[in-house]
Amino acid sequence: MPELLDEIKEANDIKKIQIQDYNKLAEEIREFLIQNISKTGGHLASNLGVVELTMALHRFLSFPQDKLVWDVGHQAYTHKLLTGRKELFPTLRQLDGLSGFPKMEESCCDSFDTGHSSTAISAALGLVKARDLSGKSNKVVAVLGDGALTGGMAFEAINNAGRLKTNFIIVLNDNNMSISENVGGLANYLARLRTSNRYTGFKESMENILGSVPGGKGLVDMLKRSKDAVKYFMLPSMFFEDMGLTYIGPIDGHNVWQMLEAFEAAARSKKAVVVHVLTKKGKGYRPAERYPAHYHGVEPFDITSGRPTCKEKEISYTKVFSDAMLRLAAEDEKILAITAAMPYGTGLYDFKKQFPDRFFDVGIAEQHAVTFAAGLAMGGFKPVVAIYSTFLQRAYDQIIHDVCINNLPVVFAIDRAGITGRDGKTHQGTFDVSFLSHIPNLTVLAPKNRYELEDMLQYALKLNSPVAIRYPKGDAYLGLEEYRAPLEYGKSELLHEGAKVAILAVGSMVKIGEEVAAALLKEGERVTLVNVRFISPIDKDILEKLSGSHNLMVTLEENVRNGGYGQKVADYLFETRKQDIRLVNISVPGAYIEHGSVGELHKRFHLDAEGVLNRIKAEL
Ligand SMILES: Cc1ncc(C[n+]2csc(CCOP(=O)(O)OP(=O)(O)O)c2C)c(N)n1
Repeated sequence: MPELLDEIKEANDIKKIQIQDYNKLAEEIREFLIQNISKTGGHLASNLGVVELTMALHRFLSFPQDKLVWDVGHQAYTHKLLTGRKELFPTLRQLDGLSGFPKMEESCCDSFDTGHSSTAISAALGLVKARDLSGKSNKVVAVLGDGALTGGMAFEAINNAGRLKTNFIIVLNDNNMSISENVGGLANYLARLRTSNRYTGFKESMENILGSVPGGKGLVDMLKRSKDAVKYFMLPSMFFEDMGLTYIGPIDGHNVWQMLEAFEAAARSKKAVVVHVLTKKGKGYRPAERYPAHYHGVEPFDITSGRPTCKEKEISYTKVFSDAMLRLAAEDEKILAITAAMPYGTGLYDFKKQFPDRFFDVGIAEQHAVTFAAGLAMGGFKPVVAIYSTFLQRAYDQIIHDVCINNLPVVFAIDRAGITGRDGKTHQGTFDVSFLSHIPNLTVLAPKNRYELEDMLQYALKLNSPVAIRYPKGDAYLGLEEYRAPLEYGKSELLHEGAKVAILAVGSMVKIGEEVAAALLKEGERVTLVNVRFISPIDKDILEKLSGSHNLMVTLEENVRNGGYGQKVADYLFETRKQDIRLVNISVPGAYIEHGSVGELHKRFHLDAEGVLNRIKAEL
C-alpha cells in the first residue's frame, strides 16, 4: 500500500512530506505507475524516468501560480499524481477518462495543453513575457527532453530566450534517448556535456583554489570574461552560454536534493537558465530500462514478462508499408526513406537495418525532413517521407513551397491518418485531407485495404511528381482482395453497382461502406459502392456517371468535413448544377477529438457501420 503517496491529495501536498522520505515516495510512485500503466497502457519509460525530477519541481514550485510547461507532455503522469488526480489513473487514456497529456480542463496546475514536440520553450517564454508585462513574479519552468531539443522550434525559442533579462528556467531532461536513439550533432554535443562532470568539478575546484589565493579572484573573473581559445576552461557548455543563457549542470536527475539546489540557484538569475539534468529512461522497471524505445509507449502488459496482454495483432498498415518499402527498395536503389525520429512507429526500422545508407532519421524535425526530401528528389532520388498525419501538420509550408512548387517526386507515407485513439486531441489525424488536397501538383491517395497500399506505394514511386498516401492506424483491411484493378490516374474504383444510393468511401471507410452495402442488400436495397482512391484530383467522371442514375450520394471519410472529400463532391454537384441530388457527407466532426479507443470514437461519431447504416436509412 502506498503510504506517502496517499498523503498527497492535492497540489503542493508534497511539501508536507519530509525530504528524507522522498526516496520512498519515488519508489511508491514508480510502483503505482507500473501497476496502472500495465492495465491501461500509456507512456511508460519516459514517465518512469522523470519521477524525481517532477518531485523536485513540485517541491520548488507553488501551484497553480507558478507555471510548468511540459514538452510533448507524455511524461506528465507524476505531475498528475502530485496534483490530485491519483484516483483517476484507472481511467488513463480511456474514453472520457484521464488524458495522457497535460490538459488545462483537467487541472489548473496544467499550464498548457501539449502533445507535439519542441514547443515548451516557446510557450513558456510567452508566459514569462506575459508575467513580466502584467507585473507578476511567479516562476515559469519549461521541461523538455533531449529528443525535443532536436526540433527547430526549440532552437528558435532558445535564440529568443538568450535576450531575456528576467528569470526563466528551462530544464533539459537528458535521458540520451528520443523514442529511439537520439540523433545528430546535438546528440553528440549532449553526450560530451553528459560526461563533463569532471569539467564541472574541475571548473569549481579551479574557482575555489584561485579564489582563495591573493589576486586569484581577479584571475577567475578575467578567465570568465576571456573570449580566448581556452574559453572558460574548455567547458562544453558553451553553446547555451554563447547563446546568452546560463547553463547549470549536468545534475543527477534522480537526486532531488541536487536538483533543488540547482533550481534555487537558477531562480536567482535574471536570465534564462538551462538546468541540464540526467535521467534514466524506464528507471525502476528492468525491461523498460533495457529497451526504452520498446517501452516508450505501451499497450497493457504483464509486469513479470513485460509482454502485451492484448491479443496478437493482425498485420497493420504500418507493417504492410514497411514490407512494401523493403521489396521496392531492393529493386530500385534510388528509393530512400526518411523519418522524423520515428523509425519504429512508421515501420522504417527494417529499412534502416537493410539499407542503412539510404535511411535518414533527421530527429524531431518534420519541416526539415520534407525540405531535405525535396533536395534529395532534386538530386535525382526517390525519397519516401514517412510521417504521422498529425505531425505532418508542421510541414505544410515545406510541402507547398519546397516539394510541390518544384513538382518533385517525393512520396509522403502518411500513417495514423484518421482517428488514432488514445493519445487524444493532439494526435488525431483528421485534418490531412483538408490541408493537402488543395495543393497543386500533389496527388492524394487513400488505399481501401492492404493490397491497395502496396499498389499505391509502387504507383506513387513511378509518378515523378509529389504523392501523399494516407492510411490509418491499426490492422490492415484484408477484405475486397479480389478488387485489384490497376490504378489509373485520377480514377476511382467502382466496387458494386446499384441504384438510387451511391456510397463513395475514402480509404479506411471503404470497409465500412462494404459492410453497409451488404446490410442494405440483405434488406433488398442494392446500392452502389465506390472506392474513391484519388482524393485529389477527384474523379469527376464517376460523379457525372453516378449523378445520372442515383438520387442519394453518401460520402464517407475519416477527416473533418471542412476541406474534406465530401465537400469536393458538393462543390462538383453545385458547379454542375445538380442540386436535385441529395448529398450526405459523413465525416469526423469539426472539433478536437478526445482520447478513447478507435472503435469507441468511431461509434461515438457514428462512423461505424451501424451509425452509417442508420444515417442512410434515415435519408431513405
Ligand atoms: C512534432 C512531433 N513529432 C513527433 C512526435 C512523437 N514523439 C513523442 S515523444 C518523442 C520523443 C521525445 O523525446 P524526448 O524529448 O527526449 O523525451 P523522452 O521521451 O525521452 O522523455 C517523439 C518523437 C511528437 N510528439 N511531436
